[in-house]
Amino acid sequence: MRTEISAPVRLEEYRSPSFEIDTVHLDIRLAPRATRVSARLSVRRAANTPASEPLVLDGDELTLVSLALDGQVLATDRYRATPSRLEIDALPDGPFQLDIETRLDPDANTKLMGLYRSNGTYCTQCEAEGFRRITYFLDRPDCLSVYTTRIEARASEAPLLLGNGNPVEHGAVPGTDRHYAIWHDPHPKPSYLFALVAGDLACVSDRFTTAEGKDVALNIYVEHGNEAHCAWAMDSLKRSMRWDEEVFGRCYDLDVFNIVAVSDFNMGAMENKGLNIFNDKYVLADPDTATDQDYAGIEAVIAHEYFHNWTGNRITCRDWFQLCLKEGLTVFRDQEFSADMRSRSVKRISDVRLLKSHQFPEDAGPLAHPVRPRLYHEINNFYTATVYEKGAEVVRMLKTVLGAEDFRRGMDLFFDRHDGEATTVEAFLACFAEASGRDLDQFALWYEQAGTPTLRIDSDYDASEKRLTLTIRQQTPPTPKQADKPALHVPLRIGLVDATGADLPYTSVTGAETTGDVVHITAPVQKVVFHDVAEQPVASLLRGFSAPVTLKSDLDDTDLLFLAANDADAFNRWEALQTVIFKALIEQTSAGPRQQRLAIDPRLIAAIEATMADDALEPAFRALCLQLPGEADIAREIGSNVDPEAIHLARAQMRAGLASALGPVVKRVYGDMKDTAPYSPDAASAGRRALKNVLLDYLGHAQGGGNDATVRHHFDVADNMTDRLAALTVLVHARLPGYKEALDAFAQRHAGTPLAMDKWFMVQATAPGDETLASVQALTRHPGFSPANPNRVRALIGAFASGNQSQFNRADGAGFDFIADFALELDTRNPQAAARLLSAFRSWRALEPVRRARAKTTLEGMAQAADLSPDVRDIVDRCLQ
Ligand code: B3K
Ligand code: ZN
Repeated sequence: MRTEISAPVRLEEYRSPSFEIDTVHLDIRLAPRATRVSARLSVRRAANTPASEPLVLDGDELTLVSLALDGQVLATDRYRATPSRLEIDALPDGPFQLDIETRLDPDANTKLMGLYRSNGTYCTQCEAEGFRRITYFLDRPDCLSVYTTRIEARASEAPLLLGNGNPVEHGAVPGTDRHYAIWHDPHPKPSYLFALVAGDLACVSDRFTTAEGKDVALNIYVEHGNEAHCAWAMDSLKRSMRWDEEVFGRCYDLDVFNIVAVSDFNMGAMENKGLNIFNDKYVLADPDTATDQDYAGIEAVIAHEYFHNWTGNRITCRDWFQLCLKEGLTVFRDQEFSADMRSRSVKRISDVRLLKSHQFPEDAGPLAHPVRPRLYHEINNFYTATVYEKGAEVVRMLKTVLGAEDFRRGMDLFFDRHDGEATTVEAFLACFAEASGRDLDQFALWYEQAGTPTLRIDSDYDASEKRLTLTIRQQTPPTPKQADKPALHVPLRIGLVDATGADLPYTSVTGAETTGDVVHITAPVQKVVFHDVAEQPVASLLRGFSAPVTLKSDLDDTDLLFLAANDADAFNRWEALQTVIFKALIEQTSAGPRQQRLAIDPRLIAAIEATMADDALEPAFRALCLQLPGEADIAREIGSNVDPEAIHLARAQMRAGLASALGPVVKRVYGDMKDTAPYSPDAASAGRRALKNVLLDYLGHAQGGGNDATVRHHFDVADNMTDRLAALTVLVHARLPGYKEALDAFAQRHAGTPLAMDKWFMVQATAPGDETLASVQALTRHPGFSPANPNRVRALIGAFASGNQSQFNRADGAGFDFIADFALELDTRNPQAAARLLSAFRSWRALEPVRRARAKTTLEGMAQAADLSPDVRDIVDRCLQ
C-alpha cells in the first residue's frame, strides 16, 4: 500500500502571517528523555486579520503539557492540539500572551531535527522546520521575533549552556544539582535560526575587534581532546570577519560568536544567530587526519556560515521558495572569499567542476527545478546544488552584467533597505535594477527556468572586411513541468586570440550590447559582429565560465589545443583542454570493448605533457588540467544511453595510455613536487601536493605496472593525510600488491578517529570491480560504521551510490537494490539522510536500456512501500514522474 502524498506548498499561495509574535521567552529544562519547554509568546493579530480567525501554530511530533492565555489556563474546548498543530479560537483583539508547555524526548530524536543529543551533547537543528519539534509556533521564516532563552540542565551533565545572542545571566538552581543560563538575542529572527547547545565540551577562545570597534569574543566548542584541532577553523573565522568588512562593508553585531562542533549532523553546518552549529568534519583539522581538501572545506564553510549573519540572518527569506536568496548569495560570497584567500583561477575552475558534476546532472534529470522553485512537497529536499551552486552562479552573473561597482551599490542598497526583514528574490533584484538603472526583467528568468541552457556558437571570419561574426543560438531543454522557455539574458565573456596568444583589439561590436569584454546575449538567435579584427582569431568563448550554460562551438581540436596553451584566461585554458579530453574519452567509450583501444591523438598527448611540465603554471592549476574528468562527468557529457562500465574502461584506458606515453615526464615532475618542508595547509603547498598526487595516480595505473614500489613508498612515508589518502586510493583502486596491508595499516593508525576512518570507508566504497558491492555490504557491519551517523552513511553508502558509477549502476541491478534497501531502513530513523541518499537515482533515465529498466523496477518497488517519509516519497515520486 502506497503512503498518501500530502498537498504541495505553492509560491502563489503565499499569505503573510495572520498573527505576529513580537517576543519569545523560552524556559527549557533539559533532561535526556523528558525535556520541558515553556514558551511564553507575545502575540498580536496582524492588521486585517479578522477577529474570528483562530491562531494556528505548527507542531511536529509534539506533546502538549499545558496551555494558558494571558495567565489563565485554557479550557480544552478553546483549542485543538495534535502532535502537528495547535489551533486556538476566540482570542482577544488586542495583544495577548500565550504560555505553552511541551515535553520532548531528545534521546529518541533520531531525525536530528529539533532538539536531540549527539554524543551526549544537547543540540538543535531548526532549519527548515525543526523549531516546531520544540514548541508550537508560527514556524515560518517571515515571523520575526526577539528571543530570550533560559536553559537549565544538571550541572554535571551539561556544564556548558549556550543560546543565541548575548549571555545575560547564569547561576545555580538552589536546592538542586541543576544550573541555568539566560541568553538574549536583540536581533529579531525567524524560528529556524533558534539554537541551543548544552553539554560538557572544551573551548578554544580568541577575540576580534570589528571595524566599528566592537570587541567580540570568539569561541569554538569541541569534544574534550580536540582542542588542538581548532586552530585552522579559528583562523578561518577571523579572516572571514575581516573580509566581510573589507569587501562587503559588513561588521559583526553581537558580543560573542560561538561555534559548536557536533558529530551527528545532517549537513555541513548551520548559521544560527551567534551560535553556529557545525558538523565536526567542518571544524576539526590536523595534518594527520585532514586532507588539503578538508582544510579548504573548513575555510569555506566557516566563512559561509559567518557570512549568513548578514545574508540570511539580518536579511532573511520571506518563505522557503526564496531559499536561494540566502543560499545562492552566501555561496557566491564564500566562493569570492576563498578566491581571495587562494588562487582565483584555481578556485573558479574547482567551483565550475563542482557545478558541472553536481548541478548539471540534477538540472538534466527528473529532479530538475528552478533556482527558485514554485512548488514543493518537502522543503528539505530543496537544499540542492541548484539552489546553492546555480544560485551562486546567478549572483555571479548579476555582477558580470552590472559590473563590480554597480553590483556593490546594489548590495549596499539591499543591506540598507531590507535589514531586519524577511524578503524576496524580486526585492533583491529591484535593488540592483535601481542601483544600476538596468532592466533586469529578462535576467530574472534565471530564477524561474530550470534546465541548463545550451549555447551553440558558430564563427565566421571575413578577411576582406576584417569582421568576425558569431552566430549564437540559445536553447533551454524542457524540464519537469516546464516545456517551452523564453531566451535568457546570458552574459558571454569573450576574447579574440591572435596567433601569438595575445588578445586582438576590435573597434566595435554590432548585434548585441557589450560592456567591456561581456557580450549580452538576449535573443534565441543572435548574430554578433566584431569589427576591425586584424586577423582571423580563435574565439575564447565564455571566459571564466561567465554563465552556467553548456557551450557548443565550432572550435576544432586544433583551436582548442591552441587555447589550452595560449589563452590569457586561465579558466578557458583548462576548459579547452578538458573539451578535447572529453571528446577523446567519449570516442573511446563508444569504441566498444577493451581490445579496441583507440590511439590517443599525439597532439593531445603533447598538450598534456606541455601543461604537466610547464613550471610557469601554478601546480594547483596543472593538477586540475591533468585530472581526467570523472566517470559521472563523462556520463553527463554523453547524456543518453549511458553505459557506466564502458565509461569506466575508457577512462582507465586513457589514463593508462597517457601514463605510458608520458612516463618519464610524469616521474620527473612527480619528483619535483616532493616537499621536504613540514606540512602546511596553505594554497601553494596544497597545490604542489595536488599535482604530485594526480601524477601518482597516473604512475599507479600505468600500463604494465612497474611503479608499485613508488606508490607504496608514498604511502609509507606520508606525514600527512593528503598524501597518505592519495596513495591508499591508488593502491586500493589499482589493486596494487600490498593494498590490503595498506588498508590495515591505515585502519590501525586511525581507528580512534571517525573522521579519518570515513576516508577509509570511502576509498573502499569507490573502488572499481564487481566485488565492491559485497565489500561495502560487509563494511556496514564494521564496528566503526553506524547507520545512525550521517557522516558514516555518506562515507560508505553515499560514496558507493554517488561516487562509484560503474558499481552503483551494475547491470544486474544489485547496486540499485542495495541502496534502496538501505535507504528504506534509514528512512525509519532519519528521513532527510535517506532522501539525500536516494538522489543518486537522479540520472537513471539517461542509462542504457538494461540498467534503466533495473533502476525503474527498484524505484517502482520503493514507490509501493508503505510508510515512506514525505522526504523519501517526494524523491521517489519525482524520479518516476
Ligand atoms: N542553512 C543551512 C542548511 C540547512 C539545511 C536544512 N535541511 C546550512 C547552510 O547552508 O549554511
Ligand atoms: Zn548556507
